Amino acid sequence: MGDENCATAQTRYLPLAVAAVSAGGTVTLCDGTHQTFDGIRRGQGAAIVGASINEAILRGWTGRSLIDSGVARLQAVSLMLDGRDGVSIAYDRANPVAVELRDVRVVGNANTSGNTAISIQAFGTGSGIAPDDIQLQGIEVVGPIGSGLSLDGVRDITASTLSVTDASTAGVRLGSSDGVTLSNVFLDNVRSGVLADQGRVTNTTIDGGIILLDSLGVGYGVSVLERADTAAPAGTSVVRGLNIELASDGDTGISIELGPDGSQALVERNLVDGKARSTRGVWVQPVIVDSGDVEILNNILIDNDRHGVDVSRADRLDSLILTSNSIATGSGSGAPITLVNLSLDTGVVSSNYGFFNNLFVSGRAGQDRAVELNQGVGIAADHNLFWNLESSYRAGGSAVSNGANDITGQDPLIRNRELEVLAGSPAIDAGNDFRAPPTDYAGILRPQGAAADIGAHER
Ligand SMILES: [Ca+2]
Repeated sequence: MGDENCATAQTRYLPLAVAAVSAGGTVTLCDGTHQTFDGIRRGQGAAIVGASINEAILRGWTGRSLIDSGVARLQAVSLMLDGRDGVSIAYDRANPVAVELRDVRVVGNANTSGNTAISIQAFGTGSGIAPDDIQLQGIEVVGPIGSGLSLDGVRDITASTLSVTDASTAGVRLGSSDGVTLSNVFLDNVRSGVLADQGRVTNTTIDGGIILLDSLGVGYGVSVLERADTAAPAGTSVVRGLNIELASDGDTGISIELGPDGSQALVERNLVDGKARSTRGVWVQPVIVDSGDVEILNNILIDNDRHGVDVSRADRLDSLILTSNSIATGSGSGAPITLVNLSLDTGVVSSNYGFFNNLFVSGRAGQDRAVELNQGVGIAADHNLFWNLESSYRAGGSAVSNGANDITGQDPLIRNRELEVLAGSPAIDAGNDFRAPPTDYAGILRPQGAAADIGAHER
């Protein structure tokens, strides 16, 4: 019982096959196209497993499934959408369920530009779900689609090897979720990459991948909320190892909205290319007065012609560490650019600010500014290299003197677009070992040679 559309099948209609299978059982899809209508209204944790992703095809799919208990699994199938959503799963947090989607392809068409390929929603309270009980692996979404993966209220989910192309809203939406871990993502021609656009989103980890935005409207490569009210438990979000290309004026590569005291954001080893548009590479916004800690380490931020790093209401943070980044503007014409911009409300910043070992480079001589605070306060900064800039540090409209070990007036000998430097560069071995992160942009241990280098690369 349970096979569908095979020579020996006892039913040829998928919902009947699912209804017939015992709780926790498996419906085996043979190769071929299987028509579905309203999908599975109420699964008992059945698995639907295809013979192969290329041949087992579910057409017109809306796999609306309320998981009561047990394991829900969809494996090695392609879903061909037509004006409907794809897989849609809802579960009660009080029940111990597990959801697994593995080797699933979802293909949209001209009628699905407002639909969602995969939606997972949790409701109720409770802790029946253990960490990693919800797993997605090998997911490929080919639009046109609204969003590739949409989460709401989900806790503890891992998704690895996730590909979404041609999404008019976002590759992934995080709505009110906690503990989402995404790794090895490839998001192409998406309006936003990973979007926390509603609710309270905490403890997000995004580790590795490529995000390429399209050019309609304003988008975010990654937006993370560690917020939004003081009742929320403090969490830690990590954005690491992404290569992000922006497409429009107003885009932001990595946006962090930080919540209460104790919340943390780590942004490291990312490359954000603003394509010489009015973009922000990294944008930090503490949303409450007593907000948490931000570390920005080993990033390469190029051609973001609004700011490489922009911190709004910077005085709300408990700490801001900006270390071993390479930040550069291109050679295009236009208004002067401030590579790192800090806007303060009160004019009092935490003493836990540190800007060390950063490489600041302008592609056009003498007009761009490296670091600027809108009020006249001092921050700890040294061992930075400044090249081709109008100023190194400015605060409250006036220039601030350099640190004792800052380097100015020496060409860093940039050799490629990732801002690596040639042998003989003054950036080599000129950093502060104590401040340097343990590895560089590529994971090479620091220090190499006599000392840590300035910038995102170590040699
Ligand atoms: Ca070195």
